[in-house]
Order: sequence, then structure tokens, then C-alpha cells
Amino acid sequence: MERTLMIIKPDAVAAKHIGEIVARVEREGFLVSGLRYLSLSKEQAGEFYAVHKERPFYGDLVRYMTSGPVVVGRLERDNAVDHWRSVIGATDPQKAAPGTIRALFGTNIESNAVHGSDSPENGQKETDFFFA
Ligand code: FUP
Repeated sequence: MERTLMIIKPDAVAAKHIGEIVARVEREGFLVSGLRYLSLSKEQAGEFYAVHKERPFYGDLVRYMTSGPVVVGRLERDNAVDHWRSVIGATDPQKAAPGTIRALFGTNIESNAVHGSDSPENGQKETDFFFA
């Protein structure tokens, strides 16, 4: 079964949206085969977002992702990556379609409530990163 990594980011955890987001995950037909509440170290966040290392927002992104606890989940279903991306919406919550998780719970392009993997290969790699 295809896998994608969900991260409920620090803003959404702080705003007490864990339950609503996990309920939505299950309504969307995913099996939650792993779920952890944790705080990312600077090293973990830096490695996780290494593809963005040269981007101007990298330092702020790592600071934000380590600013409070997160929930990471391993989500499984057919077409998991594309389906989860359609459920979370565009990176910028202002541009995310109505009803998507980022439209509902995101604050801005950095504090955008949730993460989703961008390909099946990365879905496998990113879930292995947290669920060895
Ligand atoms: P997404 O796949 O939608 O999570 O978006 P990206 O992989 O392009 O970006 C990863 C994270 O970097 C985003 F979730 C938030 C952050 N980001 C910014 O802070 N500023 C930007 O201009 C773009 C992305």
C-alpha cells in the first residue's frame, strides 16, 4: 500500500487541532499505521528539509518546525501521496481550496498546519525516517 508522511506542525498542535485532523485522515480512507507526538531537533528538521537548504526561507522553516511539538503519522491507502496532497491543499493557506486542511487550519505559508510527502518515493523515505 502506498504511504505518505503527515506532520501536524507546531501551529496546529498548539491550536489543539490534532483530533480534528486525525479524524479527517480516517474519513479520507487512510489507515494510520504509525503515529508519534515528538519535538524535532534542529538536526532532524534540517535533515528533513535538506532539499530546501539553499532557499531563503530555510532558516526560518527549521526554527518554526522546532518551535514546539509535532505529530507525525504514517498514512496508507491507494494513491496516498496525491490524495493527501489534495486533502491538505496548496502550500499557502491563502491559496488553498476551501475545506482543505491548510485552508481550515493554516496561518501563512510557513505556519501551514500540515505536511505531506510529494512523491511515493519520498512517502516511503519520509515515513522510514520516523518509523524505522
Ligand atoms: P509543500 O510540499 O506544500 O509542503 O511545500 P514545499 O515542499 O514547497 O515547502 C515545504 C515547506 O517550506 C512548506 F510547507 C512551508 C515552507 N515554505 C516557506 O516557509 N516559504 C515558502 O516560500 C515556501 C515554503
